[in-house]
Amino acid sequence: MGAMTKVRSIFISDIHLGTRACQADHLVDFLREYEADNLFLIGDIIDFWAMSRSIHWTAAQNTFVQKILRRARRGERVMFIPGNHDEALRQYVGIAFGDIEVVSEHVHLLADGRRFLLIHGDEFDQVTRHHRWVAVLGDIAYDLLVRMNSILSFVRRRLGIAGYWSLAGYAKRRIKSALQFIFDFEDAALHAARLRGLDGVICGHIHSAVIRPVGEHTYVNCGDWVDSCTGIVEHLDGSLELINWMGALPSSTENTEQTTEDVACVS
Ligand SMILES: [Mn+2]
Repeated sequence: MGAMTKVRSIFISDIHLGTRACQADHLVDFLREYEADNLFLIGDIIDFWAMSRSIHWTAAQNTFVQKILRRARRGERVMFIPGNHDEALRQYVGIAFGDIEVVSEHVHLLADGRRFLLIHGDEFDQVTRHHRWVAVLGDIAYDLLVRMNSILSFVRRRLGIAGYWSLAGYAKRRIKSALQFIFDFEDAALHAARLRGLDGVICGHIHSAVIRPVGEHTYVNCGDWVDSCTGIVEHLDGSLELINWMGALPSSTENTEQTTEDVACVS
């Protein structure tokens, strides 16, 4: 086994444990690679919405939970910030479960002195905020797309059609307004950081990983472990890096902006 890479902090969100789309096996590999002082779980870690319909729980998902508990026990600071899919846990804000602190948001001081707001971000999403039923419906529709996609891939393979084609990806690209949605979301998230006099925000929710400098401030999104397998690490000097675990895109630092997708989905 190779040595782990030592970083100061790990930021991950939108894991959606309990769903078939959750890529817990890759996430476990990712966690094996990085040793940290802080591990921030920034919402939608467990998908209670999906689990109320059907539960898809794998051995890898158990391993992930065990790894988190073990890291907390060994002195890594583990903080859980509930999102909208695990909003049931918001009633436990302020409580520590074993060694895991549950908070609604947190201000993290980077090694270089910058201060970032850590928050899941569904409050910046005008759709889930004001039209919860749209979000729930969208969630069910996305679930269906993921299932249909595996059937479609099977059919394409049987017909000898080469290449991978994602129905969910296609559907998302077709939604032009999704781009505007992302811009609005980023604006609202950065605004919240500015109001608090902070240097930036690290959030999740829209499944679109990026480190984007905007003037004096920085917008950071952790991405997800459903489609893109992305996370953010803080190096020992306080610099942030987007890790693209499956290598579909090169990882990027704060100086080389990179997004995982042109268009993200609401989640
Ligand atoms: Mn969310």
